[in-house]
Amino acid sequence: MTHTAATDPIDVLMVGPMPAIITEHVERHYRLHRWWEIKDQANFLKTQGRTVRGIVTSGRHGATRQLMESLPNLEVISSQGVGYDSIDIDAARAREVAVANTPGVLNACVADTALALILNVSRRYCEADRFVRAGRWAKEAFPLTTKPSGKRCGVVGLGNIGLDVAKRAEAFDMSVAYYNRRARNDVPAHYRYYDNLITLAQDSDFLVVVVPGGAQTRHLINDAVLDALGPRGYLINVARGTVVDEAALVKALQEHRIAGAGLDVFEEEPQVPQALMEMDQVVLLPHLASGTEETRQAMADLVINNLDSWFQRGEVITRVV
Ligand code: 8YV
Repeated sequence: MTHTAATDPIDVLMVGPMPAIITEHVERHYRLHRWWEIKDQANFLKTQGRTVRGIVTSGRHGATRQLMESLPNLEVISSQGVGYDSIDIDAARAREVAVANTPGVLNACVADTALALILNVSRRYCEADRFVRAGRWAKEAFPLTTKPSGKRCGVVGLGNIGLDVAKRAEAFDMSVAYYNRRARNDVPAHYRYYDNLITLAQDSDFLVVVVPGGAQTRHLINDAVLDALGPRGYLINVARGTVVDEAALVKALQEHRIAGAGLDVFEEEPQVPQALMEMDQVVLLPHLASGTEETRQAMADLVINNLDSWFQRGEVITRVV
């Protein structure tokens, strides 16, 4: 397990482009293979697949079963991001490959983004900015908007990020309710638990999606949930695009069956449906929730530490499986 970088570098495959801090570290201490730059990937797997012991990836680039199965000596996958729905966890488990993600360090930034979206969709700040820039202020009045303070915030998935959203919502005098598979007894007692998502949507002004992505939550937010949220309700998604049935969302917005949406994530990133681009009642962000200097540094440190820790001590710090 001990690695003597100078004489015997360990082969690590990077699935897609990663921040410079990570790439430089891997390049310095391991033998780095840039998967996305390899022209003949099949030939690489045949001739060098056996040498690869580590994968570095991200929630965006993931790791498929096929890739894992082509690397018979793979031991560890160190991924940037808390979400790991793009990594085939069953395949990793079956082959006893350790998978590590970067939980915790990004909670505040993701929760900040959820609150920013709540404020922006209801007060229409982005639209107001466009209004000023277009020189319209002198000629017309910007319409009145909706007050977010004191409203009802429904959190879909009260995990650690959900708790940070709830804390911030409370600072805006909002009531907090949540939907989880099970009620939590380690959260403030006044956070009202719903075992039914439709009922939570009915009782929410802002429905904030913070559940993990993947097959289990695919299209959890569907037509029925949107109808329950209703024409005065706003949908906020800082989780994964797949959690929301995007076609149903577009239709609900077009028909004004919900008031608006604040979205940091989409089903086919970086594609955003043209219909959404043409709407004023939505705020669209390019999956930036964790994208601050501070948080991306902390995420990069964790990616590096997980990788090094595996090859130095045989364990990762933040293990998924
Ligand atoms: C990242 C994310 O931007 O943590 C996550 O799950 O979605 C984001 O923080 C993404 O993983 C790409 O690295």
